[in-house]
Amino acid sequence: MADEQTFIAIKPDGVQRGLIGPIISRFENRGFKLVAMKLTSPTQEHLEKHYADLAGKPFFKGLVAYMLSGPICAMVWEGKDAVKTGRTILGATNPLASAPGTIRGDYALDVGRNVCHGSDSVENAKKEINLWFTASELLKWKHSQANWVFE
Ligand code: YYY
Ligand code: MG
Repeated sequence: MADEQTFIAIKPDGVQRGLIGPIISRFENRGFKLVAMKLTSPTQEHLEKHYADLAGKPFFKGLVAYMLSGPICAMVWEGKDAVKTGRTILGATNPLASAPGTIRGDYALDVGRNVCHGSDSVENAKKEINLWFTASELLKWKHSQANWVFE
């Protein structure tokens, strides 16, 4: 679907390391449309909700502390197969298993500092977009590239 949306976040390490620009460029260059973006410092409660399905994992506490350690750049990107393609652009969860050319494969080494987040299903993308953004923050606009990116 050309209008599928995914939630992508640049985690505190990515923000601190000056990777907002390079990460945004990868999504722009691929032809995706930016629908919403903000630099934000969410509460612990918000982050525990975001990662609720991982609450039982041994790394959960450290994961939430890491996500609380600085600002996060939260974004919504739209385009064909945005969820699956977004995950491909990010690379594998463990950067050591991520191919060069992916964000994690180019910028990270440790699973606990893997720079970025991307929704793993269309259903979770909807939930995450609703958690991180209000309806009025999601912009409807025509991408001037659209007729050149899509047949
Ligand atoms: O969706 P993705 O971020 O690729 O992985 P998840 O399985 O949803 O885990 C979320 C987050 O948790 C991951 O990006 C890093 C962290 N994590 C970890 O610190 N140690 C693990 N063994 C697995 C995940
Ligand atoms: Mg995940």
